[in-house]
Amino acid sequence: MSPSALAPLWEVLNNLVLPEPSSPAKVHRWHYAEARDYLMRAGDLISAREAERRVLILKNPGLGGEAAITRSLYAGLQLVLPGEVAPCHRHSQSALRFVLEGTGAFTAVDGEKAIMRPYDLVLTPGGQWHDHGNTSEQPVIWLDGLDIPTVTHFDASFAERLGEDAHPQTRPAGDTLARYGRNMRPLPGSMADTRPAGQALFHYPYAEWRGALSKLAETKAPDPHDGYALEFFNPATGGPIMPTISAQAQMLPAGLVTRPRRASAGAVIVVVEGSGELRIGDETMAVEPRDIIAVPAWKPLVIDAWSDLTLFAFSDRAAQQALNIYREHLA
Ligand code: 1HN
Repeated sequence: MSPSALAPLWEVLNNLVLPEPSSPAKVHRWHYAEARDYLMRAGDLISAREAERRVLILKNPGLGGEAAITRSLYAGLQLVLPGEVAPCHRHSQSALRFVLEGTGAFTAVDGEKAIMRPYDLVLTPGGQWHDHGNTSEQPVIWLDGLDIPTVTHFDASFAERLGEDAHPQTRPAGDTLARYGRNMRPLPGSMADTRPAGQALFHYPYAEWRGALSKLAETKAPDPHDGYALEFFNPATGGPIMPTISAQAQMLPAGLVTRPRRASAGAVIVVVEGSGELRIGDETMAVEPRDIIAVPAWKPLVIDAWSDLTLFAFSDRAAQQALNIYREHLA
């Protein structure tokens, strides 16, 4: 029957409908220093404009040739050298940027700049024009996280270039933070005319999220699974930062060994401060700042904090919750 494009379900049913998640993706850690060396060499060879985006893809070793860090998410390390621009474009894919090194580059979203500092989170949601530039004297490196494999899965990708390096400025830098970043939501007449109403904040500065975590740690004992954890959210909706990607910041106080937790969401962890050990399934790894770790779906995760350990993480939980397929299990 195969020439007729038919196949018996009973031979494959058990592989199609698994009793629990089993990802081909592997647990993997990228050392920042090693990746940075290659990225700086790329900086000698190709300009940001020529490359459109000068990025090294973090390819999960379990996912063959795919540009994916987990099954549904893409990650890459992007370098913008002093004076460079990454020209303006837009696409269906949603992206986040998590700054790892350098102060004073910007990302502009629909013509509004966010000035980027280390460990800031900046969003460029699907469909919004975005360009980057580095007006500082130092190289700037950030981690890109995108829902590329998710959009590819639906064959739903659209992309276009503006044809200019930078989008004309539409609002002063910080405009959106002033409107949405103070735990208030503008009433209709005070919304920016040029931003989609449902996609509000796109800059979550390190100073603010880290300060909130410190305050939280003064007030109560750490949660046995999560330590202290805060989710970045969209203040216009109360929901995740973007429809396909969730993100959170976490602080595990020195000495905490978390209880195991697993989730159907595949995740990417970035170490921000401190040191410790991650146990993910059968793998154990000592981690240090700016390490990047792929955590495939349903692998139990235990975090052993040797010193106060600050982590940033993003995952496809938002997409799974929207589709009603998300599950987690706390042991
Ligand atoms: C993209 O737009 C950026 O805007 C970075 O910085 C990486 C990878 C694939 C597709 C679009 C950016 C990307 C990307």
